[in-house]
Amino acid sequence: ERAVLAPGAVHVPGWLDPARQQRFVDVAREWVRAAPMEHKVLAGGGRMSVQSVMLGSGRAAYRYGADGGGRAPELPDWLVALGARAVADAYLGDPGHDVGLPDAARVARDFAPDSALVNFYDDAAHMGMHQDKDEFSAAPIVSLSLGDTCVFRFGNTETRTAPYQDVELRSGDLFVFGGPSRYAFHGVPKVLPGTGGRQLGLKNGGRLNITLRMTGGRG
Ligand code: MD5
Ligand code: FE
Repeated sequence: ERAVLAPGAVHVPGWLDPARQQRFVDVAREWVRAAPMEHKVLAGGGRMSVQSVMLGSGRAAYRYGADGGGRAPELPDWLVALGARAVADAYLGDPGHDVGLPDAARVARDFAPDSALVNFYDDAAHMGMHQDKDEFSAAPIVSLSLGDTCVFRFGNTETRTAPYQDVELRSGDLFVFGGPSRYAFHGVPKVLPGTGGRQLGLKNGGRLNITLRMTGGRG
């Protein structure tokens, strides 16, 4: 049962079956071995509670993991293909379901991610309300959730405050943010411990989020 929260903002619960969720967690472990996750430091000096690592050729601003001269791991072809399928499924997968974008077919056809941002949330991690506007592209952002459930706060494009919609994102859920929803304020107020991370082999539980993005970066 997909849900359209706003034009271009489509939630597809359970998009990844349990076997694919497990394979994703296993491959994420390899990425993190190649390029360890770090707590990003924000422009204001604050240290994020979420840990992150970037794959692919995302624009330099994203490469906060690469201070030591490390290179971002390549974005695998299968992940590029998965991202394209995600947008097509969310926007075109149910022709009876209007996602509120007149050009959904073109947007889906043009989606070719160049980067993946992997975020890890432990029990205490959260992400404050923000907009994603570092990319040089207005293409949709694809979000895949693994492990523990979180409360995701989907806001509006004008303010970081209400009105917003709180939705639970569970392991295997897909969310695509495109069209006007691409620049909505959003955040993750909390993770719900013990709801799925351990089952996927995350030692102390937690939530992984993988976003596939067209950043327009040049590697
Ligand atoms: C997460 N990550 O669950 C989220 C998923 C981030 C971030 O927010 O910046 O790393 S991405 C959710 C998203 C992306 C782009 C637009 C919108 C939501 N939106 O307009 O709501 O770790
Ligand atoms: Fe974001």
